[in-house]
Amino acid sequence: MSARAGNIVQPGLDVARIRADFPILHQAVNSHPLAYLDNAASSQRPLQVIDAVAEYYRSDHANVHRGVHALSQRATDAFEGARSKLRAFVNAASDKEIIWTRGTTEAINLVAQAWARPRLGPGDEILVSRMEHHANIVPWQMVCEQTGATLVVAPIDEKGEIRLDEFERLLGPATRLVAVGHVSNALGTINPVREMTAMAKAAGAAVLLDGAQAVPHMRVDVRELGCDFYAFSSHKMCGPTGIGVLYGREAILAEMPPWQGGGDMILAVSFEGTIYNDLPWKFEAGTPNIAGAVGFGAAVDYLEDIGMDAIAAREAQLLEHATRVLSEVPGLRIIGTAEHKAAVVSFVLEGIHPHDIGTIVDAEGIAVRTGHHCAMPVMEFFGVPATARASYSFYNTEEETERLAAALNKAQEMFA
Ligand code: C6P
Repeated sequence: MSARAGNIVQPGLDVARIRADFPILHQAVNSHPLAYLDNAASSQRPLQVIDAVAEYYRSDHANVHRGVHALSQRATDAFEGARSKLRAFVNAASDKEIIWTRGTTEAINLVAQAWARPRLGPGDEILVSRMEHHANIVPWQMVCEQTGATLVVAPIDEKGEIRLDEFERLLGPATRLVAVGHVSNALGTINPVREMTAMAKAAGAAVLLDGAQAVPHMRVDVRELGCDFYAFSSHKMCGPTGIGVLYGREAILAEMPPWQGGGDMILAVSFEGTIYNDLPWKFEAGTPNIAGAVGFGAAVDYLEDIGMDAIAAREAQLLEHATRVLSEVPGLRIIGTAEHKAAVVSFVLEGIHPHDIGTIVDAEGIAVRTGHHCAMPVMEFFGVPATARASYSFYNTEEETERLAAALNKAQEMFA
């Protein structure tokens, strides 16, 4: 199959056909067609997801796990059915290993408070990398304050790759947990997490991978990676906001205490004591985001229909094209030039502050994110306060990058 994407014929995905599934993409912004290049912040949703959520509310909504009545049972089936879809999507061994959270951030905080806090003490170390998102830094800093453990930071190099030799050197008997990003949101670097997990395991450490920027863009198999925990968010992979997943190996989750108390996470409550629910519900106190789970399940169906390998191949084309075209803009410096990258191009433009870049290209209908991308230690490493970031999804086109490059050239002339 071949498809016309912009004015370049691409083998592979039928991009025009896929774009028809995304109503939001077909609008004018500031009198220009929208070019949405802010997918690392949040992707857009296809009709299949929007309709699944609407249909759930139209026909099936009730609270889950609580009623014998028909709607409650339908809602429970939809909710638990979505969990099974997510389990299959990341190849977990059991539905018990898929914990619904509000997103990646909450998933990491759950591990910090329910796994690390009861176990760690002075002399213990948590190893992260310099390129982490704040969501994979601050919860560990908090747990270090609470327990007296130490946060250790593995360095990166000028390309934005982890220095594996240093990473290995920093692993030792004191390392209790390694918490690293699978893909960097600020740089696009795809980290060698299978190798890093093996190194960490050899040192006797538990491993959490932040998969927020990986799961939307490539096939992820948590068992093949060998990690203990894997966190990701629905809203970056065509699903609703306010829901995400913590994958945890069943044996490790079983040993952890619950982190929030309330309804649904119990089997029996009396003033003498409470018996906690089984996995996965032990970690899901209160009425969950049922519609979110239903929409997340629909998003996974949608991505599987296209195929994660096809998505990865299409986004690799977009990255290769964007890197080439944007590099030709005078004064543009790409921040993050790792050999293995997801389709993220962070850049600075000589003489123009990234925030001005954001405003100038927005006037042309182009959405990019500007700022520190919640990764301030990375910005500090590269000596920049902020970058502009174009981040891609399979529904983007080469033409959108051409328009971004033209807008940047125009900005250069304005500021000359
Ligand atoms: N990055 C970005 O524009 P939440 O907000 O919980 O869904 O995801 C947090 C998070 C964790 N790890 C990584 C690697 C991430 O990229 C993000 C979210 C967005 O890059 C918003 S700051």
